[in-house]
Amino acid sequence: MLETVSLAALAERLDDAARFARAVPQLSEPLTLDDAYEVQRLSIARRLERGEHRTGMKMGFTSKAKMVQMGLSELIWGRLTNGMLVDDGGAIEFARYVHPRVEPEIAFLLGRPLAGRVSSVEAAAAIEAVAPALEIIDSRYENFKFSLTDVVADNSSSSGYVIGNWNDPSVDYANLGMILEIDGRPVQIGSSAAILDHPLRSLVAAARLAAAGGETLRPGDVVMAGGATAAEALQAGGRVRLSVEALGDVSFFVGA
Ligand code: OOG
Ligand code: MG
Repeated sequence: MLETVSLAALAERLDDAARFARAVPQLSEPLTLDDAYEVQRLSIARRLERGEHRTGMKMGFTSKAKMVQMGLSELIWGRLTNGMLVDDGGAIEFARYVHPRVEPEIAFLLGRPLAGRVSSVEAAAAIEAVAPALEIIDSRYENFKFSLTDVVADNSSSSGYVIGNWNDPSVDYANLGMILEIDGRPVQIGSSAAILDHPLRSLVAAARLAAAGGETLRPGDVVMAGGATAAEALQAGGRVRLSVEALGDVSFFVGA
């Protein structure tokens, strides 16, 4: 266990790396997983002190494709703030990121709180709406390389999220085709079933992991279920679109 003062220093280092889009080396400090989540909490607290507010959470490594791409297989989570939200059809500035990637996801909007060990029936009952979503991930580490504790401390690479139209939760989203396109060219094709066999499982896990980390999921929170396919590197000038069968489309443009 590192001292609180050094955890705060790591939080500042990672927060600055995100703020100024400057890559940092992987952490050489010996962190436990709990330490890493504490660094994450402290780094997001800095954003909250600058006026942002929390909007929910993101899950990571919920699909085999993502685990294989990054070489890690444990479920991780990160915190979302309003400063990370990108309007559907809006634009991001490439220069504000270190080496951004995009991944096709499903997002949940909660209508009820969810805390701790919940059944899938309870999780389903807490969902107010379901949307197609894109996550912009941007590791603050050089070469997008990290260990489990590195990525957790770095808010699980969370950097931006885009939400398409909200659908009624009665829609069956267990196994929907998902096509990620860049400039009209399909770059990743998958299914929502790739997310823990059913995206609802990701919400059940989110409630458990959030509670273990001292957080509760609240009404109004957005939960990103995790990438259904490997992530794709972004380039300035690219137009990104995700189409999810039965749920709709969501898109953004990568400006310089
Ligand atoms: C870590 C974040 C993983 C997902 O959807 O699996 C993630 C990373 O790959 O950089 O967001
Ligand atoms: Mg993701």
